[in-house]
Amino acid sequence: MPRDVTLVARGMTFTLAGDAKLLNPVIAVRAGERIRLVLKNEAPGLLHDIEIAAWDVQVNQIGAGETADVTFVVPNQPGRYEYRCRPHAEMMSGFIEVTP
Ligand SMILES: [Cu+2]
Repeated sequence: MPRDVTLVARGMTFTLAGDAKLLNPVIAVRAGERIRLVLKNEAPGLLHDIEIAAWDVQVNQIGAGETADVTFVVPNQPGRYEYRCRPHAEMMSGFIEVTP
């Protein structure tokens, strides 16, 4: 079973499902871990997506009220990797931190 990580798009930022205050949060994962990355768009009138370019992982663009997800295995390379919303990368980007 993959572990769910849910990012909620609110306005022009990402937040975690349980914490609306921390903007564009750092997401901690382990190398080799299987993750289901879920995007919930709660931003009326805005289309959002997620890309982790270094790993060629994408969640397709969705509209307000929609949810989309992608499941992937974290590569075995510790470090920080950027995630971002492609249309709004200047405001909507953060890091995934991989630990061994
Ligand atoms: Cu966006």
